[in-house]
Amino acid sequence: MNAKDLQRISKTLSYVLRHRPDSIGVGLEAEGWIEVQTLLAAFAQNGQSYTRVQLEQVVLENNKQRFEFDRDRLRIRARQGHSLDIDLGYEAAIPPDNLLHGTATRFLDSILEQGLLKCARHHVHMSTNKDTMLAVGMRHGQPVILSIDARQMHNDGHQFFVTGNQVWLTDHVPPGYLTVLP
Ligand code: HQG
Repeated sequence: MNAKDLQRISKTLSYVLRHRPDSIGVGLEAEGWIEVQTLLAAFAQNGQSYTRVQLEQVVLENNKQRFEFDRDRLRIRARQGHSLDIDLGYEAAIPPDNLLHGTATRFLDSILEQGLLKCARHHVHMSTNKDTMLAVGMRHGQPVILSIDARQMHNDGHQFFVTGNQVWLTDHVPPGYLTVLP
């Protein structure tokens, strides 16, 4: 499969597994899982036939490692980014001292007033990877990086979660923990 096909299937998977499983007539189980067989059958019924091997390749090669199989590889889910009301079952984790969030300059005034809000997603997304965060910010406009005093937040009782692909999640980052990086 070439890169374009991979990306196309990955986008369809994101849409179904994070936002609209009903669009192909399926539902998600607890913690966002779905049987691979059920998923492939539903895609086929909706005119998108993928093989198990193609799905494996998408999961393996996805640029942000957005998807994962369960241990016996019978079920698949998106690791984060859902708008569906689903508890992914992540355990609270101790964050690194600092985390980064990439955004666009046009949001800065609002962010420095309200803090980081999760908007349409379940959580605010953060990472320790500056390049990734720059790319994320660029999706919204002129990028800018905010540093989050995660250690202080953790000490103050805010909960953090980490996904299998090292995306850090929290509910809300109040403005007092934010610094705009130069
Ligand atoms: C901003 C993608 C105004 C926030 C990416 C962001 C990431 C505020 C935008 C993942 C605000 C929401 C998440 C406030 C936050 N006032 N704007 N108070 N608080 N914002 O897409 O973090 O490709 O929901 O800074 O790569 O950009 O989907 O979040 O700019 O990893 O796998 O509101 O989604 O991953 O945008 O992206 P998003 P995000 P995937």
